[in-house]
Formats: sequence, C-alpha cells, structure tokens
Amino acid sequence: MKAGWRWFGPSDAISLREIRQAGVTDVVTSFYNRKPGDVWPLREIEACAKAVRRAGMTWSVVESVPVHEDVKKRTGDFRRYIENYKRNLRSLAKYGVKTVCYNFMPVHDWARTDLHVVLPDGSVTLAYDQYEVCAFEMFVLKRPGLERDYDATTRARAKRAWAKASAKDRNRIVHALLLGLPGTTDDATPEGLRRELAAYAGLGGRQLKQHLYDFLNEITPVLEETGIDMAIHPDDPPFPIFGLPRILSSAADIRAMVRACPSRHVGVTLCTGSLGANLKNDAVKIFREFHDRIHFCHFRNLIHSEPGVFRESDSHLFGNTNMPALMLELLKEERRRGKEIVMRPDHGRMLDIDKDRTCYYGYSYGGRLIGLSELRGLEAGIKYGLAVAGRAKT
Ligand code: DNO
Repeated sequence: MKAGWRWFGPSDAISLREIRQAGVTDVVTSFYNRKPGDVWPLREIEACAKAVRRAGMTWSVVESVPVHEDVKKRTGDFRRYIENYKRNLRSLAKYGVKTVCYNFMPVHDWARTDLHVVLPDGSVTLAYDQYEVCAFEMFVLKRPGLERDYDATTRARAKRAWAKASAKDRNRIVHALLLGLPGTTDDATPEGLRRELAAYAGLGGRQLKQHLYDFLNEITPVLEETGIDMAIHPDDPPFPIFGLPRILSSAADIRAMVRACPSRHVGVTLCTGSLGANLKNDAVKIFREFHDRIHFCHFRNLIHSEPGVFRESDSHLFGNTNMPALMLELLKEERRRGKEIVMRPDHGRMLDIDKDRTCYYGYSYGGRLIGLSELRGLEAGIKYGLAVAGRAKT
C-alpha cells in the first residue's frame, strides 16, 4: 500500500513537510480554486508536481478533476467541457499524475448533519442523521415530493425531532447541510440549493448513469493513450438526499458501470466511509468483486446507532467496515498486479494538537496521522502474518 494524504495546496494549514513527517509517500491534491470545467494551465500543474517532489513525495493522485454540471446533465456546453477534461487529463499525465478521483454526484458532493460531535475524550468528529436531513427537507427546503424518498414513519419521526430541536440544533443542521464541504465550490443558501435542485428535475437515476457512461466512454481513448485511471468516488451518502438521483451507491451500481465501460482504466475509489454509510454495503465483498477496477482507496470507519444514523469512528480500524479483511484483499490485489495501490486515510478526528489551526472539516493533522499509522501497522502485521503462514506451509 502506498501511503497517501490529501493536501489542499499552499493554503492548507498542514504543510508538505508535516505530511512527509507523517510517513506519506503519495500526495493527493488538486487546484481547489479552479471551477469545474476550467482548463488547468500546464505551468500550474508543473509547479505543483515540483513542489511535492521538492518536499520528498510524489503527486500521484488528483482529487478531484471536478466534472461540470453540464456534463452530468448533458446540456449547454457539455461537449466543450468534455474536451477541456481530456485536455486536463493529458496535462496531468505529462507530470506523472495517473489516477483521477472524481465524482458524478449532482449538485452536492458530500453531506453531514453535525460537524462538531464532541467525543468523551474531547476530540471532535462528524455525523449524519437521516431524520435531520428529512426535517431539513420538510421545513427549510420545503421540497415537494419528498414523500417519494422518505416513508411516513421517517417523516413523522423527523417532524417530532424538528419540533423538539432547539434553535441552536436547527442552525447546526442547516449550516452543516448548506456548507461547501471540501469538494464543493461555494456555501449554498436554501434558495440557491432549490434552484440547483430544480435544474435536475426530470432527470432520473437511470439517465444520469447513462450520462456517466457516455462521458467515460468518450474520454476512454485518452485514458488508453495516457494510462490514466479514472476512480469514481461513491455517493456520500449512498441513499437519497434532496431528491437527487444517485449515481454510485452499491455493488449493483459499480457492476452496471463496469459493464457499460469496458476499459479497465474506468474504475472506482473504494471509499469505505461513503459506501459503509449504507449498512447493506460490504466493502470487503465489493473489493473482491471489482478488485481489478479499484484504482484508489479512502479508508476510514463509521459507527452506526441505527440505519441512516452514524458518526465517523474514533479509529480507522474499528466500525462497520472490517478493516483487517479489507487490507488483506488490498494486499492480495497488489500481489496480483505487482504494483501498490495508493490509500489515503480519509478524514480523522479533530484533536487538541490541531487546536491552533483551522483545518477543513474531517481533514485534521492529528486525526489522520493516527489513522494512517493504524492502517500502516495493520498492513505490516498482515504482511508478517502472511509471510509466517507461507513459511509454515513449505
Ligand atoms: C470527502 C471527499 C470527497 C471527494 C470527492 C471526490 O471527504 O471524499 O469530497 O473528494 O467526492 O470527487
């Protein structure tokens, strides 16, 4: 496994030097000031690759090259944006960036309802509660047709929860759901969000998926030419939110994409936190089934109190993803390929060690440092176990 780390560029509170000190070899970054659809100047790409190299690491994964909403809807200027995308892929490949993590989720990248869950030891984590999302949709967004996504029991419970919620709690939910989390462009307002949602009215899941396959098949010649692997990020959460169609929430969705896009360069980012938000998803099984299409990994864990209600775990090892079993699958796949796969510890708790700096939600230094160390320890332990077992056999 190659130790990856998401770096938000020169404005990141965490420096490349600190990242290297964490044991990282592979930096995962992008140009966060650029809008989806923009052409990235070659010299910017070169400068970034050089800065990472100077710091003693490699820029091997770009997360993300955002896909313009026109491409997702196949409206407006989508052809030009696809051409721009291809151009960016070619430029990235020139500087050795051969893995692209991106998503095709309409409007919203990822969502949480609480960004400040304080754990008993004083550290802070993120949480999601589908009843709070449902209440937000009913009372803030006032979204027509939400009965299609939430059954009567869920709606009744959401209503009760909202009635009981203090002004502070309501603000917390609204703020969290409208916030531009890393990956999204700007913070939204309820009106702005309503407008963006309206642009997707009438576009169902099946059609959105077809648009994804069309996009991927259109860029496939460039993937073959450059050797770039496209690693789609699963939906976060992998169930309905705001009435938006979902694109990649389950093994069935990955299966359909793989079937529609025969190139092996078309693959996924195995994000255990996003997939694991739906308890029906089993990351280990998913890894086994699509092993040769897993181009990048985000590892972390979740603790559910019930389906649809969870928080990010205290530890990357423990929660609803069986991390040792998954690590074993990753190591087996690396052996088959004769090549290591980049894994980045995805999110981490906010610890006191970071109290004097502003980190992006989920992207602390201390929390991710622990996560990475745990995962590297797990890897070393499994490798040793395999070696011992191998020797015992001979
Ligand atoms: C959240 C991240 C996502 C991810 C994008 C990739 O923490 O995993 O924002 O970067 O979905 O396009």
